[in-house]
Amino acid sequence: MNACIFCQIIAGKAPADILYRDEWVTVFRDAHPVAPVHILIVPNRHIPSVNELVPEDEALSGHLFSVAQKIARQEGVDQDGFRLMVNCGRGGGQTVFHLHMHLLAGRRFHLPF
Ligand code: DGP
Repeated sequence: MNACIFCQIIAGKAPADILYRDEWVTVFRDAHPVAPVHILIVPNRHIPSVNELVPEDEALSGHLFSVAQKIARQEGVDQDGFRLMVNCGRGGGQTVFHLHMHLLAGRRFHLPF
């Protein structure tokens, strides 16, 4: 069995609150939310991190933003605003090594954080 929890969710073998799915990405709520809205936009293909993206993934990378825009509208947070975050590697705070974009909203965010 694939040990990657996000691969298991994408394959329907582990539970998640799935909001959207298409041929490239699956979108589900974060199990440990740090904001009232905390959603993960996850490529269906197992890519460990930003470090493993290749030039052929440029369309996929752009698609992550298109889906983020759509989900922000769907969640009603597009006008107030939201934060998109991609952690890369342990130093970047990544804990699940399957590339994903966080969509966070519903509270105020500041830098530095
Ligand atoms: P990161 O630290 O950027 O790798 O973020 C990983 C996120 O994934 C973190 O916010 C918690 C979330 N997460 C970890 N395991 C699960 C899970 O089994 N289900 C869901 N829905 N989210 C998970």
